[in-house]
Amino acid sequence: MKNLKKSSFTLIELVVAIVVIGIAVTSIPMLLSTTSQSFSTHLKSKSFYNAYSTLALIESMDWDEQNTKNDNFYKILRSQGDNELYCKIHYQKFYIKYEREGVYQLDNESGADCSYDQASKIGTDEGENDSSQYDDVDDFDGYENDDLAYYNIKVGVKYVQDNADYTAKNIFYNDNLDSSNKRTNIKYIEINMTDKTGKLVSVIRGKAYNIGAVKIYSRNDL
Ligand SMILES: [Ca+2]
Ligand SMILES: [Ca+2]
Repeated sequence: MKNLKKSSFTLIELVVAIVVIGIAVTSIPMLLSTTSQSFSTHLKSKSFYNAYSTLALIESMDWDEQNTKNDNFYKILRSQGDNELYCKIHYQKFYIKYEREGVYQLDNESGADCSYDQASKIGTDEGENDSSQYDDVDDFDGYENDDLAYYNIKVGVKYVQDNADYTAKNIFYNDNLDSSNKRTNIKYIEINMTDKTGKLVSVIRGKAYNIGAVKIYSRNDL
């Protein structure tokens, strides 16, 4: 009898136990929702990271396929419509000299000739069948990464209007993102991030200018 009395609950103990169980049960959906919310935030951050690193990777490439050839990586290429950068004839004292404006100093050559390559059309080039072979900015046009857990990223690259005056002392580029049917000095990069239902979640934009390439100079592992 003594033992039975000791192991019994009092009414107060019972009420407290019910209240505690009640709180625990009502907290479960909240806990689950917080967990799934932080998981979704984690996926989104991971996809953002992927989109930003893809943009950084693209912008570190040669500006154009022509820049990947021989020692052309530092050269600006001939674009269409920028007359001020076309070859001009200079009448000097005893001879006629053809020079392409703007190229002179970048090339570090005395008297650049007019044989410079044209900027290429947007897209991949011969022999570039998968993204590991891409070597210039516009190869990434149409590139998609849908291996991510929830979000997809898709890249678009196009030439955009270029109204900069290259003869001016200070060159200003306006923010006109209208596509151009000419090969201009500006390639516009857009990365769209969508969820699995196809809803657009974020857009990251970048531009690459006709200055050849930005290369990593060196790397020291310490
Ligand atoms: Ca290429
Ligand atoms: Ca290309």
